[in-house]
Amino acid sequence: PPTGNPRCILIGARVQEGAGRLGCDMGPSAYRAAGLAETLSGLGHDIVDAGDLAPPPPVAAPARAHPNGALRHLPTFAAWTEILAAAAFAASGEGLPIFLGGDHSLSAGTLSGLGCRAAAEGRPLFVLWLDAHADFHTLATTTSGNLHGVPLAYATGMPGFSGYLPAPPAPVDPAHVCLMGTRSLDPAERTAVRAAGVLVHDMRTIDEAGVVAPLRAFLGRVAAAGGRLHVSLDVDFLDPGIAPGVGTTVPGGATFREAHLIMEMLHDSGLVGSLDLVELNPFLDERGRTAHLMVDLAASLMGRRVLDRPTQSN
Ligand code: 4U7
Ligand code: MN
Ligand code: MN
Ligand code: MN
Repeated sequence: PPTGNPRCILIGARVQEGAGRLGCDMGPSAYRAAGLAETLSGLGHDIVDAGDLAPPPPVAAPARAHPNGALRHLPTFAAWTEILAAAAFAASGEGLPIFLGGDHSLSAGTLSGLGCRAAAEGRPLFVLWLDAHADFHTLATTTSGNLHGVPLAYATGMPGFSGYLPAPPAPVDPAHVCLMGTRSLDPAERTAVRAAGVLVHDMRTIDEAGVVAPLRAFLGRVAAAGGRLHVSLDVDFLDPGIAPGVGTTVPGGATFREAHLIMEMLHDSGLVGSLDLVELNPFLDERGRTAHLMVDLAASLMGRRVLDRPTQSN
């Protein structure tokens, strides 16, 4: 597992075609304006801002039409997935990449590349998916056609993508995925997450058990397996009252302290090897409030704390 103070590599991905409304392309700029690099360097980390990935050239028409006529921007999604997979594989060999989204469709690529990195290291990849949604649609089951609803199904090797996207070379084992904060599942996703054996800690679990026991149990499994952990943080995991800058608000989300506590425990675990910050839509934000909150959460994940504490085992 990463030890000490890893070098953080900031990688902007101005992906917005996967969301239902425009504006996520401004996410990387908003994180920079909110002081992400300065905040993390202030914690003693070596920060490299790799800038924004070059977007794929505009694709005129799909190479192959999909029977689901609702799908939006499938060729662009496929092109971004390849770009992001290559970037994630490369950067994860150099340090701890932080992907600045961009909508959540970008995680199809980051997870694909990180799966290859983990396989090259001979370690299993685990994923903590902090989101109101499961993002577990296939190309066939999505009814909105918005491809930010499919990345987790793609990355875990669910059927229905082949012929339209290259298969992830080292798909994530669905049993190594933990969803937290879930409160909006479409019927097809409800069936699919259960069938695949994905661990789901919905908001009711957090209400009843809090975040500590479920997260500690998952981190214990990652540590026992010698795994590499990827964290994918969707802005809509947070309650819309504290994080309005997102296109897919769902009431009843994680509180300020629940979210920070998760980040603090993740830091203490020493297991996190990569992070996605996704779905921020600065056009919908209120004076940078959501961008600042996401930067604060990243800071807690990277070691900001109120007081030093005795080391706590997970
Ligand atoms: B996000 C949705 F119908 N399931 O498929 C869909 F509820 O990355 C939402 O988590 C997807 O924000 C949300 O469109 C994708 C919807
Ligand atoms: Mn999402
Ligand atoms: Mn979501
Ligand atoms: Mn989601």
